[in-house]
Amino acid sequence: MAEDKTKVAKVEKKQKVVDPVEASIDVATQEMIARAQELNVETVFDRALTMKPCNIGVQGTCCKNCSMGPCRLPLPKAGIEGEDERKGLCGATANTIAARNFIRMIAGGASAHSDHGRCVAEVFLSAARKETDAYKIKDTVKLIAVAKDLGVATTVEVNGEEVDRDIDEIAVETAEVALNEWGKPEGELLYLKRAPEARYEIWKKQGVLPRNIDREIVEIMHRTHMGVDQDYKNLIKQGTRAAIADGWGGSMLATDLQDILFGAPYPIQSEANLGVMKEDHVNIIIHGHEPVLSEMIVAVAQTQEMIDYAKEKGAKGIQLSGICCTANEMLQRHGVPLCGNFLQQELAIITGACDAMVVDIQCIMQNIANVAKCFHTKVITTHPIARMEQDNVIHIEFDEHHAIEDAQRIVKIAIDNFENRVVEVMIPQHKAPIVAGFGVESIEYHLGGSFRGTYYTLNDNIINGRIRGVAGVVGCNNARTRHNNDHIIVVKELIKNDVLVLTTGCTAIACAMEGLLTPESAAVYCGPGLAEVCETVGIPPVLHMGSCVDNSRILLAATEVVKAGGLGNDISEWPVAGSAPEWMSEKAISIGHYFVVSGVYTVFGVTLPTSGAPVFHDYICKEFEKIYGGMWDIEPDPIKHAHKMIAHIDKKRKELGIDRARERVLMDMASRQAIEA
Ligand code: BF8
Repeated sequence: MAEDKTKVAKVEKKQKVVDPVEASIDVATQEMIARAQELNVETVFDRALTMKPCNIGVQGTCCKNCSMGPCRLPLPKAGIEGEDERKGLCGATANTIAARNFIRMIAGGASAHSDHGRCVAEVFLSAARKETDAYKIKDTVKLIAVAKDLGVATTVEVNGEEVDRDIDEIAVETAEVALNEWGKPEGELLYLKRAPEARYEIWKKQGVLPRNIDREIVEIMHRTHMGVDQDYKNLIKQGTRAAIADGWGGSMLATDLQDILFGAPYPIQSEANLGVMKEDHVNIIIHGHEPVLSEMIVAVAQTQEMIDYAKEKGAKGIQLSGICCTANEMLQRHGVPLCGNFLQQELAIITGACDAMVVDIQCIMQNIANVAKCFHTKVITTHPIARMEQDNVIHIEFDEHHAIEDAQRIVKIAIDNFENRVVEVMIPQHKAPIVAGFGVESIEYHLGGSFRGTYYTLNDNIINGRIRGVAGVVGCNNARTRHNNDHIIVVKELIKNDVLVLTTGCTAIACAMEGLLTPESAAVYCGPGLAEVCETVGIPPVLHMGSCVDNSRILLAATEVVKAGGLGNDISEWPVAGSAPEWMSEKAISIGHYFVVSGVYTVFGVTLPTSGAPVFHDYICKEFEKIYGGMWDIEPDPIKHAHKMIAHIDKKRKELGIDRARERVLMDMASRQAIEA
């Protein structure tokens, strides 16, 4: 490595560095952390060792919403006896402060998902109006379904007869109605009626039906301004409105409109982990969340013109791969391999083989630009709202009106950079085969069967106990925990106990790398009931449902179960639980909250930023169950974490009176033989 290229991110020799095996369970990641240390390149894993988190911030009781503070209200070491007398300068209590901070996190998360959705809606409108050649409506079946849910007419009357309406007209009106959801002046979000009726009625009774997406987020910022809302129950009510506006609004629209534009996913094979990179190819890594540009990059990188150009420059071809949720988007629709999850972004550059890392929005560590300075990698930002200050970063602003040209420029930069590699390439030789691309529609196909066209068969397997319940395990990596460790322990414990797992985001990538996304893994890791179902229908026990905005798919799958019958009238009634074992982002808090208020018992790992305010903490972790049927919980130990979820699933089985069916399935050999026959 040339000396002058390694100045910026070098770790001082005397500085403590992390033990790679303690930092991650993944061998490829361990090898690359060791490689980083060999090259003296600092990573997030080292920084997590040297920088400790603020104890008061962790508790959620630091208020910095005005300049009289920050006011810090940590829990006394001996706990609180008698009245809690902690107050900020204005008198704000620990509960008020923690609730304000918590709902500001919801605002951050909901705005990230929803602004992503808005951007997709704008591209969708351009495509519907035929203002761009790059984007076309790909999935007209989904367009019709979404149009109906948004109240757009799909048929017209001609000469007294009902006939199909022109598809282009439907597309334009659907785009306009969808965009209106962000800022309409009156009414409520249209997708709320997609929830089970009983759920909608709970939201109505509680007065938390979101009016429009933007308003609920703005109102959080107003209410949490100094001297406004000072009642933790009223504050979290607004957090609830914004979280619902995310899950059943911005995120759901993002998923739907992406499916219409780029195609709804169906099961597809691919591979996962850093080993998908190829030394003799131009490696382009796409990182972030919005698939609008990366769809174009996938298309352009496959053209003969670009492949020939890469060969002219001495490469054997172009290898695309992805990090974070852009990766999940590209995987579920095109089979583009997963390079890694959140904590692996610096490591992909440290291979020395990443010719360009193209980033859009969210979860992009600023340090990738510092790491890139040690190598030849071009970091290319593409979004006007997400630029980087380092001078080695190239900005190519994406615009749907010249998307193909933008993508061509980016791919060419990567190809031209192939010959500039300065450091010996070291790509860890670890990758796993996967099957991804599950959605509401494909689960219906696999588990519901085309005969009934509903989730009935899934319900039947839950009722007869072969499937004990369903868990949504989602979320991030967090450098404060061992990379992927908790994801994998939680998921393996669940499937061992016959709980079918639906996953998205970085958990999905962790499961992919661990080999849990193959139908064959069922025989190895699952309890007998789940293994039997997976083997019969040929699905993995862990279903990759997409990116983090695609958690909306899990909400809709949970609703389909209710509709199919036999498992209660609401999401809160059937045996389902949620989990984010290694969460770190504000988006995770928004997702967790919309799961909870949709009726799902949801356990987070790591920590919850409410521990310094026990009254508020108990309100959302205990009292909430009486209001919403779902509640928060926190459990950092992954085995206990999984068993809390299983206990909840069993509680719901008992309430439904189907607990005995499961006992029969697991304990009575005769009934097992009858099932097999
Ligand atoms: O939105 S899981 S680290 S990549 S925030 Fe980010 Fe968390 Fe990964 Fe996708 Ni979701």
